[in-house]
Amino acid sequence: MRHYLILGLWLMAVLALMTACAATPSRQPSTVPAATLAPASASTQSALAPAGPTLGSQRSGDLQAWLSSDPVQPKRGEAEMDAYLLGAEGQPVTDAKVTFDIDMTNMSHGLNQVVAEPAGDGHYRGQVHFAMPGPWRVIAIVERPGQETAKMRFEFTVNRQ
Ligand SMILES: [Cu+2]
Repeated sequence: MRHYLILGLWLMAVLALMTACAATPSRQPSTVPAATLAPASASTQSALAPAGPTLGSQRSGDLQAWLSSDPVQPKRGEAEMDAYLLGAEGQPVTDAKVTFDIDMTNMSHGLNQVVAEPAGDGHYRGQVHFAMPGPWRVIAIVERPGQETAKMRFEFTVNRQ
């Protein structure tokens, strides 16, 4: 008798599980419009974001870029900017020429461009100068052979000290 009870409970559990599994797809629309799905490459790329803090991430075409700074929070004076570039398959982009176009967003300090040095593994670094604290932007201009030039804009605050 005890065995039948256990067998019965087990069958009920299996049935409940099967019902739950069968019910799951019917609750969702059978087709999801392609436009609502992020491209596979975008999720691949975001999973490969640099470990440390950044000033943000921008996407242009199949290119994903993160900008980070040393010091982490830029302050008036010198900072080393690092652009990290990933391509469509999440691979580091190593054949780019990267230029940082630097200016304030509430006033212009004139043209200030720094060509970044390739630092390997998709990183490009350049020393930039922030003349005063306040709202700044860096446009990372990315030129790649046979590709359209990408311009990715990062906005952030430069601290007084
Ligand atoms: Cu200014």
